[in-house]
Amino acid sequence: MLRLIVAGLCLLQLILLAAGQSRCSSVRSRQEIRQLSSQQRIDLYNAVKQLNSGPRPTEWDRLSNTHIRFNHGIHEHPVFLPWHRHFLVDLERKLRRINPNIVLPYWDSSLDADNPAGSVIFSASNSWLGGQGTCVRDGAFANFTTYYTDNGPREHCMYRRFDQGSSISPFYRPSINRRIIQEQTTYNGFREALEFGPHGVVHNGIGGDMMDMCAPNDLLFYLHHAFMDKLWNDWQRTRDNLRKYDMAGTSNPRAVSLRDRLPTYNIAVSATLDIRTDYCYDYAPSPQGAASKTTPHPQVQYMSEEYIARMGYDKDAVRRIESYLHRMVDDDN
Ligand SMILES: [Cu+2]
Repeated sequence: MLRLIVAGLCLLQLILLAAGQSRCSSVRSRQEIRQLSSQQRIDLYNAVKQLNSGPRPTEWDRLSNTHIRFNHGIHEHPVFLPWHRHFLVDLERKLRRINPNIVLPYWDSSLDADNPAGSVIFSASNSWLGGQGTCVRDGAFANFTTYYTDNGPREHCMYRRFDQGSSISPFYRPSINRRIIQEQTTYNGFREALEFGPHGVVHNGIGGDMMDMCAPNDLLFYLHHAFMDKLWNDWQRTRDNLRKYDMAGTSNPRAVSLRDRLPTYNIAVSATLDIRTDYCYDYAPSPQGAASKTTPHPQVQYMSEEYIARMGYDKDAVRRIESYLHRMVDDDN
């Protein structure tokens, strides 16, 4: 009798396990934003606008506020990548409740490295995100109003202020991202190179809301972080997935363990490491072509003191990463 009960329990466990594994009935493909049709992009913008409708703070505002509140816990810290991965999924789920066809795209900013302000993404048409201004007046988010600032609630127009006046300083090209993935063999080494390098220059160069903790006021924040998430996923899958559960690293002062919980979300870090089985999405490869350049890699600016201060970054650590990346840029030329 006892054996029968035990056998029954084992069977039940197997069924539950199987149910757990088939949690993803399909795997969504996140595409580079240029690969979407203009209608798909407009659908995305409309869902964002719906999320930002109704009395303040809207659902859109509240996401931004979550990012502001956890500022120092989620940046310059190993939990940076898992936390932002989950944050993007939080937005994507909200958008899919409005329109189930939506999949969050990513913006591969490295394709626009030489002249970021000339990127199609800043085009004025209603299927792109418009340019800069104390109030962005063109593109899909013309006069888009947001609520939070880093100094508390104050209704304001979403704004961008390019760091070079009418242009944006160059970003790192795809070749640099590839080298970071190759050379950084520990998780925290990779995270730091990414955060202070390709992640930082984009926030710093676009300016405005993007330079503050309230950066999620601008949809660009999510598109940019989806690209960071893609690069992390690329890194995780290098060397036969051996890196997937690696959250450590030699220069890691505040290690994160797989059992640690994400601030705000109360989800274990271990439950964020496989995008296909934990979250049912994957990344489509970036469009090729723009990546092969015959001209020298333009000089990448140092991150401004202002941005370093706002992020609370350790300036020495940032400059150390920047000289490592600048050596790569020199090698490229
Ligand atoms: Cu962030």
